[in-house]
Amino acid sequence: MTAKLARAMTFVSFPALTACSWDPTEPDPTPDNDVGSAPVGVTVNVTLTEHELTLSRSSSPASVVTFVVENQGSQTHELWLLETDLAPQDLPTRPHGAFDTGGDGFEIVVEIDFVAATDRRWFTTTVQSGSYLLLCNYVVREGNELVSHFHEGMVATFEVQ
Ligand SMILES: [Cu+2]
Repeated sequence: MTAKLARAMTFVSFPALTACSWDPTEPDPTPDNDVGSAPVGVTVNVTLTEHELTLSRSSSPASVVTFVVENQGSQTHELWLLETDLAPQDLPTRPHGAFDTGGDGFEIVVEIDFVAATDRRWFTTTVQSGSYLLLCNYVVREGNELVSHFHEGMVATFEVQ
């Protein structure tokens, strides 16, 4: 019982710790995101590993885009899509390097929590011309340290013409 509880608590979903941010347990903030429907439009494959986030293409025309997210790693990951002019290193962060979801300078398009190892999920959205970032904001306790997947490099840029 104790060991099971301790194991369950080794994974910290960082947004739950921020008092003023969007509650990740609520529905996706943009209603036209349709998690679970069939892929349509331009397909962008998003591959998650420890600790990389790679895209099959880094740009698209402004249109309907389906992001197909596949976790090829051994840990749980997340997928956030932000519209922002900020470079990855300029995003607001928390003390141990996680993306600060309560900060300024970005708009959250969608968040998918708990993409387990081997999971493959997708969401479809209509993207407007602009700059986007995709990132994993998972924070995992490893020993005495909190390891931010974003800080470790799980972020990629995406441009919509
Ligand atoms: Cu991750």
